Amino acid sequence: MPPTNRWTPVAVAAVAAVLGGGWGFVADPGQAKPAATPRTFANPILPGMYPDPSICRVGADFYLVTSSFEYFPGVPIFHSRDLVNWTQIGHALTRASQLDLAGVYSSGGIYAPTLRHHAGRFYMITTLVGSPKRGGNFFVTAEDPRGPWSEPVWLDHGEHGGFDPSLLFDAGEVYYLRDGNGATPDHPRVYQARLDPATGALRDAMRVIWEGTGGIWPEGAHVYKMHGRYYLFAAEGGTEYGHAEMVGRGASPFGPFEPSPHNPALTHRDRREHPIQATGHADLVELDDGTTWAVFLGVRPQERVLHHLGRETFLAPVRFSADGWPTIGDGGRVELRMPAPALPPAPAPRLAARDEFDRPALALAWNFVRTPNGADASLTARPGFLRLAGSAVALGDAASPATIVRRQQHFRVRCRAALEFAPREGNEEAGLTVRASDAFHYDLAIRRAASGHGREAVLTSHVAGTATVAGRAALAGDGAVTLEISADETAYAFAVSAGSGARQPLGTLPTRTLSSEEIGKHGKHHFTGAMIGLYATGNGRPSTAPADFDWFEYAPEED
Ligand code: 6LW
Repeated sequence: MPPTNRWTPVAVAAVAAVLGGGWGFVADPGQAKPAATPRTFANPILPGMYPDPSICRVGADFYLVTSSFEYFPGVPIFHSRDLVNWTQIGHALTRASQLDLAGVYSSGGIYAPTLRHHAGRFYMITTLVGSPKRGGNFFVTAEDPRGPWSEPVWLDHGEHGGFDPSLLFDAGEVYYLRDGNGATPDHPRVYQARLDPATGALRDAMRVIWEGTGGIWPEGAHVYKMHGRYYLFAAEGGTEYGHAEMVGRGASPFGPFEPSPHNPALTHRDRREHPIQATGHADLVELDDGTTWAVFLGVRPQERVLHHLGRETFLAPVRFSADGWPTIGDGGRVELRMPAPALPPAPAPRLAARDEFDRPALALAWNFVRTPNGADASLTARPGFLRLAGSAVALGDAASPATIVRRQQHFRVRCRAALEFAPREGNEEAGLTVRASDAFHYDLAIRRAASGHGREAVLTSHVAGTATVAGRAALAGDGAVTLEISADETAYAFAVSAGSGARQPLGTLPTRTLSSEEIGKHGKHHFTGAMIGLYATGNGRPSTAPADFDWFEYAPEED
């Protein structure tokens, strides 16, 4: 088992070297769900914004990565021994030299990684989307998935660009595939070539190996050798309610791949009342007992067609028909509770609800928005506190504000934080945020009172970039303040209390406004989910007063 609560000095040193602020991340079981029973398990296996999962096995150990978009560090890595209980052990992209997210738009950044292990080395290949400086596919490697991971080897940033890369190691060759141009923008094709993994040089011209079965967006493809044949799995139908996974098989890694007569191998597009929707983008792992399992993404909508926690990671068995065609789950259908793999249960430690900020590095659950500025956040400036130094960058800017956020992983959760903050100027604020994107977030801020005397708490709703004050409360004194967000399926309720004063509700705001479906109406795809965290900003000028957070509590009110 990997350590779960141990400071990882390598990662700390790596990030500290870049940020100059003594930053690192400590392993923390924060992403893990409570132990499942030995016979069944609960889906999703990774709740909260963990889409595009990719999995590999090394002996008795399973490793899993997901997309991370504009959040830093990039590509969270999890470990499990039973496929059901997962513990985050690090990130693949922890240094600015590996991941420069400057200028990346919300829901740009890191897409759809693939994780593979070959000859003692892990390979993580992914795409950086929307960077004004550099884009395209790249891979990093490591002997230990906890790190250090290598500098990026950039691939294939030629005319076809491409996204959703994958690798197949087979019979001494490495096959690299990714999406590229198709007949129309909605119908990309999957291209493949052999790759020299030492240099990143392609050994062939990229050629089309899969055009899908007719639906939009064939993507997230992987090729496997299983049972003496080559199988291609690829998502189709878009990542929304038409999402599906298609299968083809052939005699060579380059195909041709004959589509399965049982396609889609996974979909809930004809099960619109089911609590799990949008299933697809699968990756497979084979167990020693001969069974095969799939991890894939799905969503759990509220009010039928609104999901705000993001696309999450699910698990289901893969079953092969007598003539060798695979389907996922029960003929392509999956459930919130399913029979577990025949592996000894390996429960992950429960997360302590309260982060006291008294360890030398941030817990792995925390993320910055884009590659951070080292001076914005410190665990050492005031020991036992997280100090955020509000910069000129506001939460709505396409830049890196002084903030740390974590995934909202439960519909019902109460988050609280204790904040010491004595703003001197009217532009200075600090508090809690529920963040979907730059343009969509709810902020509970402490500021100087509009009257100029004392402080107040202000709840502001930012929707499509438009700010609306939704609640206000005067605060007595200038001591510590406790800020609170209580979430349920349909609303966030905000409250504040100062000193020994009573708890003052500030109002409620709907979860639906932060759903991908609502945000998607305003322009680009929204691929992420709700994040909750701490922030400080000077709104256009640096703050003169630091914001000192004594603790942050994430207390789920559901399993
Ligand atoms: C990813 C694509 C997808 O590249 O969404 O659902 C994109 N599938 O495969 C971003 O996660």
